[in-house]
Amino acid sequence: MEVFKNYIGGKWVPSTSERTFESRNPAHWDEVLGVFPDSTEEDVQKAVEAAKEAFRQWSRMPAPKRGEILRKAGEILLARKKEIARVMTREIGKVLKEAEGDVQEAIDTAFYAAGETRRMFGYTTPSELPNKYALTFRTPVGIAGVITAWNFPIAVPAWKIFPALAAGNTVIFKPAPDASLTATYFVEVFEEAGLPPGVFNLVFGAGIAGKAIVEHPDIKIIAFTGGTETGKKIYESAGRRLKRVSLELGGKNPQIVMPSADLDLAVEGAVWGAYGTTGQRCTSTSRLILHEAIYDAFMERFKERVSRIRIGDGLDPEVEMGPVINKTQLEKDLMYVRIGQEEGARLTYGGKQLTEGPYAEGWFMEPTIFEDVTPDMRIFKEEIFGPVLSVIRVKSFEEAIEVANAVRYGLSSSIYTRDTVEAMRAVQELEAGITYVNAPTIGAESHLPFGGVKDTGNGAREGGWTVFDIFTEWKTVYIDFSGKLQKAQIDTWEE
Ligand code: UN1
Repeated sequence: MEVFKNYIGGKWVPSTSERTFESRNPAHWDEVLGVFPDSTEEDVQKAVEAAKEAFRQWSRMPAPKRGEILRKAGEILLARKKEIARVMTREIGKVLKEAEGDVQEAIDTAFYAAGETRRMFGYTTPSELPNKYALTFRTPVGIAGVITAWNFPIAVPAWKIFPALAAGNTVIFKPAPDASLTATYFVEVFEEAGLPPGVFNLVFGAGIAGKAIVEHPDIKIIAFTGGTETGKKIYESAGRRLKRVSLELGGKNPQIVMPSADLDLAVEGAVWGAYGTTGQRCTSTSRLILHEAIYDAFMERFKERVSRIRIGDGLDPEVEMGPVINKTQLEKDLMYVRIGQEEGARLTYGGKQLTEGPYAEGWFMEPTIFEDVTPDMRIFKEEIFGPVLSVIRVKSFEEAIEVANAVRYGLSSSIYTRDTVEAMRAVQELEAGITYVNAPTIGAESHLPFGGVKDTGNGAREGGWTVFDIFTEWKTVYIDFSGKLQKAQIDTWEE
């Protein structure tokens, strides 16, 4: 099988690496989608040279002109949505409807970023001296290194790349190895849209390339989505080089259900939040916090609904839950099932790998429920990134909030209640970057800030207008038309 090429300086070029890796279909492991280069420092260096060269022209192009190209890319994504979604389902296993949603999130981001090129407002403010103007502009930073996880192969890169380009930066993108093929489609879209060569470069890799991007002195921004431990290493290394860093890391997202909740709605929300994308979103619901008054009624309906989840190849429109991404992740999920049992939690649904019939060819796992989970357990605290849900019984609203906040992560959170005071208090008290009221923990929209508190990140917010704080520098301008030397803080104003 031919080895895919990197995309550098507007050309598909072979890597200098001898090493390769494969991307395979998690639902049919024998199906190899492509062989990709495990790129080297030299490849990254070439990408940096191309991105540096392209920056000169791209950063000077009027932002609305850049916006026209981004809008075109959005239109191409829209036209190719179904085709790209199918590739994504084959490559990472998420069900087709969700894959289409993934592409749609990128389309929304494209149009939002394109529109923003006609705003990207600065401030004008009075000067403390007469006949002097004070104003500010957002300016591009330079080259942005974008390193992403496999679970949103188009949406998450798009969150970073469209705004980075809108602001006039150039980009080097290193996708997750398991999502490499989908990344080539993403690049093709920009190529088709007429993006100038070198503005957007793609370097595949499974180790060295990511590190080379983080360490390269000419790459001024690192935007990373992935695990907290890797994020910390990146932050440290990039911090030493004074880079701007945006980190979207782990989660252990709670859904609280209070006695006044619409239980059917809360059940549907929990099923979607915990098992949508096979529990492999950083926003997935991994802790269900139930008030004791509705515990039994909720769990009965919930387990009945979970038992009807159709598992299989995401290309089948009837399927609701696809495979786990790969063997390593499946083993991790099963390891946590063992840990949960050893810790004394009660495994009340699932917990096993599916190996018979249509499942024999891929990495499938049952939706899994643990009850009697307590805050000291590892399955309560640690991000699993699979279809494993911990259920916790609480006696009061206060206890629900305390339990929800008793983890080191703080990405998404949710409460189901019809009590407005509880809803308002949850909005105020839940330690999370995102709180949903009467909706599951997943489903963030592209025009709002996305990110988390505590160990979920470093305070950066992608999505919406806040993403431009990552991808722009401020230029402050003073224009003195008094015709004399005016000394700020020293001269006083006299009529
Ligand atoms: C992620 O899992 O990295 O809110 C992103 C959501 C999606 C994005 C998830 N819109 O679930």
